[in-house]
Amino acid sequence: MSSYYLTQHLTENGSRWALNDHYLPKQFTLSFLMELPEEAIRGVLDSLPQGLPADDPQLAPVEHSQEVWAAGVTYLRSREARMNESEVAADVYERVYDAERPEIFMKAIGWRVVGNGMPFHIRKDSSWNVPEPELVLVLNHAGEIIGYSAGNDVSSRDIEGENPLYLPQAKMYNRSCVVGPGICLADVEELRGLPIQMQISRNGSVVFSDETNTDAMKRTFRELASCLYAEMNFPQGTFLMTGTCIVPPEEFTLQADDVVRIDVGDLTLVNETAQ
Ligand code: DO4
Ligand code: MG
Repeated sequence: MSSYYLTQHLTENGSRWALNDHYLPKQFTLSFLMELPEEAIRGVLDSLPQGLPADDPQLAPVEHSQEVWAAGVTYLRSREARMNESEVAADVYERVYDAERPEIFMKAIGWRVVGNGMPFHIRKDSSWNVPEPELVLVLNHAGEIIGYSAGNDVSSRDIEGENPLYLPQAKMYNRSCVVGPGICLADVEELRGLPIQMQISRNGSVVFSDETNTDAMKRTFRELASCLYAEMNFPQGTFLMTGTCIVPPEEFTLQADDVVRIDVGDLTLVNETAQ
């Protein structure tokens, strides 16, 4: 585990942040941290008094003032899967994989994000729903990478495959964005070769399991971050999902009560599926 691990908790007095499992002062916010330059962040955290052990339930490590964005088709496996699912626009995915400009889309605003241990949703009007395990970059106001989290870009593949213009409906709906359990501070070099694993269990048995690592990504993390920040400001920072390389076979769709476990580096995110 990174020596700087931030989590957000629900206390009887509202939400509160913790560093390495000990509460930070009540006034501390992630927005405050995101307004700092990357080089100052660890020093500021070191200077804060640490309080009691943080044993209240965890929330997603995102505040209302942050958004979650997502990059797509950043791994060859994702390109293949999208080309297979889309009869009308397979070449769109081939072209974006090769293009200089990456695919970037909005996934959720802060209050919509689901944290570790909370159920996520699959759409009732879709018959092909999948989890997408992704490394999530945590970016400060200047677009510098300050750390990472684990994410699930829950997606409806039939809606996405029917027409690329339906992408927002395939990706953005209630409880479709999962990020957590916390934020590991890390610089970009530490994100190289980071393992990503996913395991899906149904009625107590594992029905799908696969693993990869971030070296399989076609683009660099800095490239994705600078593209997102090119014409958009994020004064309180933002989160950027970096695309999936793990895709269950075509006959697989999530069902209610399936348990999805995602491991990214030191982080483990476990959520149940609900409809
Ligand atoms: O355009 C499709 C979305 C791609 C995506 O979410 C991914 O590759 O992870
Ligand atoms: Mg994705």
